[in-house]
Amino acid sequence: AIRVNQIGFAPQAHKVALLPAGASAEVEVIDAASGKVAWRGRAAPAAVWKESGESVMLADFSALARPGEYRIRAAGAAPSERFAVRRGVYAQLNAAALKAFYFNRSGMALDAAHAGVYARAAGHPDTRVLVHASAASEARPEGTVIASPKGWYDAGDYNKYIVNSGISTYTLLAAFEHFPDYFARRRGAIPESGNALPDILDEALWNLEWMLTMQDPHDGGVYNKLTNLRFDGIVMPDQASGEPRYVVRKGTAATLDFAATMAAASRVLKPYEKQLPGLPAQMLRAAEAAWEWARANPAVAYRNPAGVATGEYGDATFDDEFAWAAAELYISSGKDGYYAAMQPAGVTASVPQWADVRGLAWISLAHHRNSLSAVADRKLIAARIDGLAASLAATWRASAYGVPMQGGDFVWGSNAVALNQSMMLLQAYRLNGRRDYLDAAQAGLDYVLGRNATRYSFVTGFGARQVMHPHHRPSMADKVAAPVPGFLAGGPHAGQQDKGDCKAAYPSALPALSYIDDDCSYASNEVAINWNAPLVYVSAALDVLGGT
Ligand code: G3I
Ligand code: 9MR
Repeated sequence: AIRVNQIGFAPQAHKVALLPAGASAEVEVIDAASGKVAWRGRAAPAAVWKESGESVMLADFSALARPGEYRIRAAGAAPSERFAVRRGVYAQLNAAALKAFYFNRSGMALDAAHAGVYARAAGHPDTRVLVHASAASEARPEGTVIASPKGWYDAGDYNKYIVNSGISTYTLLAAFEHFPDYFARRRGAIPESGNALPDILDEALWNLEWMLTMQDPHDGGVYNKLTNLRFDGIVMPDQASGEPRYVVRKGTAATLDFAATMAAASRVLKPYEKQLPGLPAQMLRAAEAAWEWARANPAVAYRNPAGVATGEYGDATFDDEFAWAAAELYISSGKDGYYAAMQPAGVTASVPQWADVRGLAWISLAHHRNSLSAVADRKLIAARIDGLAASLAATWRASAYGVPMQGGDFVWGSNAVALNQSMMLLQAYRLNGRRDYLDAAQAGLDYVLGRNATRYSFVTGFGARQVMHPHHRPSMADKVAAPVPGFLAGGPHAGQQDKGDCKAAYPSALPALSYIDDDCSYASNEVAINWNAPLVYVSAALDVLGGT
């Protein structure tokens, strides 16, 4: 079948369809309403994409700018799914991707007015959480009870992890910081919608308030996670076993991710000081206290202590977390010492993920480059952003599939790699306006919305060929046929670590095809907050920057 982004494109966007090599290279885009040919052209010669083993051709129909609904056809292949060309084409997708965070809230009942058929009772109030032996200190011995309510469930499981919350929350804050007008207009979806904050900030606050409780006020250190000892069963949140919940072991990565996120939040929330009296300043103080703890404890790697079997988010290298926290503290506090502490000349740029956050430092520095103090090296900031984008764009240009994704990008949660690549390309486009970067960023969204080897649109509720069975406890347990909408599935990767738990078989051992739309498949079909966050960012950015 011919593959295309199943949602569609802005009128001026770069538009590409993918054809199997056996199809005719004479390609037509058909207006779905009139049946008339809206564009006719030739696909480029076939090439092999080794990630999926397919021989494919790309057809560039960017010239088609007239709004409408279309399909693509060529002799010798099944026609594509239907897609749209119009302004604001990602508005609904963006709203749903953000709403997914609401659906994953811990400690809150979801009412029918906001959650519709996905309404559910509250689970995991986390008002009585125990300090685990691994986290015991003099001020808080083992078994001390603390309150740590709110926050988002991490993923398909019901635990809350600081390392992963940091990058996720920051990415939402950055989306708002970069595109405030887009999000200011979007309200009405969540219980807080009537207040003075845009929904995206209310949503971020739900998690930020939880994160604040994860800092030990006695020393500034931050616990890695709030968790059961084992994963809950496949039940609705309120039906979970009620096993004790613990805060577990402080660590350098969690503490620095906290510092960075709180520093960014203090800045982004400052204009709302009147609604949130004292909060921005409290966040900045919390960030600085966390930073001090990390300076005194610079290499506390996290490993699950004996008896704790939930997600690890173990990370043993901290240069990137130090750089990110220093950059955010520098921007938000205005203190030059933090810029020096970042040691920017030694910090490279990479595509962000939970274990490697240095790219986030460059995003924030680039966004604020015109208001930074004299110590900041603006050329270096531009060079880091542009250097990474240039290498991603080079891969995209050479790719048989027309995507920046390749080889080692197919990890657990690969779909988020595609979107985080887009996010970095968009930073470069915002800096220097190079059209290539915008087009390569578009390719990442096209990829997760259907121009991929599996042919799925990986966002629940979106696209003609949708993911129906994500590893997401509420979606599995709620008796509603369709999964909770707006979630990005993790995506294909060759690790296949869930083989022992899956009766369904993987269709292939190749990385880009290693995906099963089955709820057994936590390694390819789980959902997670850090995967949804770049979907929110990229869909907003392409709506705003992608041309009208
Ligand atoms: O660090 C090694 C690297 O040295 C090695 O070269 C590479 C080769 O496979 O593996 C790297 O480790 C990987 C690790 O992530 C760090 O990237 C593991 O193979 C891989 O299995 C691991 O996947 C993580 C997975 O949890 C299992 O721990 C995912 O990144 C992470 O997104 C996922 O997160 C889970 C939480 O634990 C629990 N909640 C759900 C969430 C989403 O599935
Ligand atoms: O549901 C769990 C998921 O959130 C995690 O990402 C995944 C990997 O840590 O583990 C899942 O739990 C599975 C467990 O690891 C093994 N037995 C089956 C569980 C899924 O039902």
